Amino acid sequence: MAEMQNDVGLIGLAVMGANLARNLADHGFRVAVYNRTSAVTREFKSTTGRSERLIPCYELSALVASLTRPRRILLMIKAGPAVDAVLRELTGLLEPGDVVVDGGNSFFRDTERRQQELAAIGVMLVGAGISGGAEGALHGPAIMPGGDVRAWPLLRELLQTIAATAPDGAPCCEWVGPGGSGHYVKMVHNGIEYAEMELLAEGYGLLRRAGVDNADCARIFAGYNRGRLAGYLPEITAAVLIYRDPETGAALIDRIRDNAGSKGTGRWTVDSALELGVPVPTLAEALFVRYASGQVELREALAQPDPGAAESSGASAEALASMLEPALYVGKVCAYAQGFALLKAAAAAYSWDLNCAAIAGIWRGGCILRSVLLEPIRLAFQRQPGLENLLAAEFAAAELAPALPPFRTLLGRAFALGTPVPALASALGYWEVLHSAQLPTNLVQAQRDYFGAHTFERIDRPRGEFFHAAWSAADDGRSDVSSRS
Ligand code: NBP
Repeated sequence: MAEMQNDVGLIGLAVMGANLARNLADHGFRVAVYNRTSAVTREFKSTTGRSERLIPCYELSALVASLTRPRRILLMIKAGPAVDAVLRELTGLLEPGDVVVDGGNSFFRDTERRQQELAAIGVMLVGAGISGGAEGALHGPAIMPGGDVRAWPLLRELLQTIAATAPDGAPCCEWVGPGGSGHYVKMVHNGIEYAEMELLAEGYGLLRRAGVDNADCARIFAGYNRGRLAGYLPEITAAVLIYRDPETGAALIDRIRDNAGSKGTGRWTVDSALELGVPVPTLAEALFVRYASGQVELREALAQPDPGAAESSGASAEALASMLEPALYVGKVCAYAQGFALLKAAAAAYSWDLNCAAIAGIWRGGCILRSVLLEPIRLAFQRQPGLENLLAAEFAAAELAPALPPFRTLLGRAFALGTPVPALASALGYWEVLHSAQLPTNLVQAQRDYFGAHTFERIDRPRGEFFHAAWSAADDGRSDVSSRS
C-alpha cells in the first residue's frame, strides 16, 4: 500500500462506522478502514463495493501510516473504555497537529478528559455527536462536532460533505463549540428524542385504549405527518403501526413486548439537568417510563381491572385525533423548550457560547429529531439569541394558546379512561408552571422555614431580605416574624 495517500482513517466497522466509510467513499474520499476484529474488516471489504476508495488495514499502525498529514481519524466504536483503549494505542502513532474525531456517543466529560490527555502530545480530539442511525450514516447524518476549534478547518469539508442537508440546502453539520459541547449537544438531542418518542407512544396508547385499531392509528399519525408535527418520528410511527408480522400476518406492534431499553444518553441528559438545576420534566418522564416499562413482573402483579375507569372515551376516533394533534404539538414544543433551556444552562455553566439557532439548524435534517418544527425554532433563536425559553418565542406563544383547551380536554379523557399519559401531563404541567406568576411554592418555602428555619422572602419587602417565623412552641420562643440577614 502506498504511504500517506488516504484522506481519512476510520476505526470501527460496526453498523455506523461501515456506513460512514461508504458515505465518505461515495463522496470521493479515500478511506483507510480498520476494525479490532480483522474478520469484520475482511467481511466489510468483501461485501461492499467502492473498493478503490475503501482501503482495508489490519494494523492500526498501517492505517495511521497510510494517511495524509495532518491525519484525520474517525472513531466509530462503542462508547466507554473501548475509546480509551483505542486512543492509548493511537497515542504512540500520532504526531502533533493530527486530529481524532470520536463520532460515538461518548459522555461529554470523558471527551473533555481525553481532549486534555491528547492535547499533551499536540493531538486534537474532536467530540462529534452523530445522529441518524444506520440509514443516516450512509446517506447523510446530522453531525455536531466540538473541541479545539483549530481542528475545524481540517474537518469542515470532510464532515459537511457527508452530512445531510436541511431543506434550505445548508449542511446539517456546523461547529458547535469548545470542550465536550459536541457530545453534550448530541446527548440533549437524544434526551428530546426520548421525550418525543414517549409522547407519540402515549398518543398511540390512548387511541388504542379508546378502541381505535392499528390501521386507523397509523392513518392518524400519517395525517399528523402532513402538518406541523411532521418529522421522522411521526413518520416511522405510522410505518411501524401498519407493519405486518411475516410469521403471523398480524400487526407486528401487537407482538412486541412493552419493555423499552435505553443506552445512557437519556439518563445523562436528566443527570445533567439535575446537576444544573434545570427543569426537564417531560424528558425525565420519558426516561422514567422506560425504566417502569422494565418492571414487568411488578406491573403484571399490580394490573387489575379498574372499576372506576370510564368504559369509553366518549369521543369518536376523529374527535380524539383532533384533540391529540394539539396535545402532541404542545408536548413537542415543551420538550424542545426543556432541551434548549438545558443547552443554555450548560453553555453558561461551562462557558461554551452555544448558538441555539445553529443547533436547531443542524437538527433539521439527517437526525432522528428532524422535523418541520426545527425551522421555527431556528428562526426564533436567530431573531432573539438571548431568548431564555422557547415558550416565550412568538410562534410558541401564538400557536400554543389555542392548542391548550383541546389538550386539557384530551388529558381529562385519558385520566377518565385510566390510561397512562405521564409525559403529556408533564408537558402541560411545564407550560402551566412557566406561565404562573404566582406558584403555590410560597407554601413550600413556609414549610421549609417551619421545620428547618430556612427563612423566606416577603412580597411586601425588597428582594434579598430574609425572614424567619416562630411557627411553633418548639421554635426559639419569639412569636412574631423576624428578619434574618
Ligand atoms: P457499537 O457501539 O456496537 O460498537 C461496536 C464497534 O466497537 C465494533 O467495531 C467493535 O469492534 C468496536 N470495539 C469494541 Br465493542 N470494543 C473495542 C475495543 N476495546 N477496541 C477497539 N474496538 C472496539 O457500534 P455502532 O452501533 O456502529 O455505534 C458506534 C458508535 O456510534 C457508538 O458510540 C454508538 O453509541 C454511536 N451511535 C450509534 C447509533 C446507532 O444507530 N447504532 C447512532 C448514533 C450513534 P469488534 O468488531 O472488534 O468488536
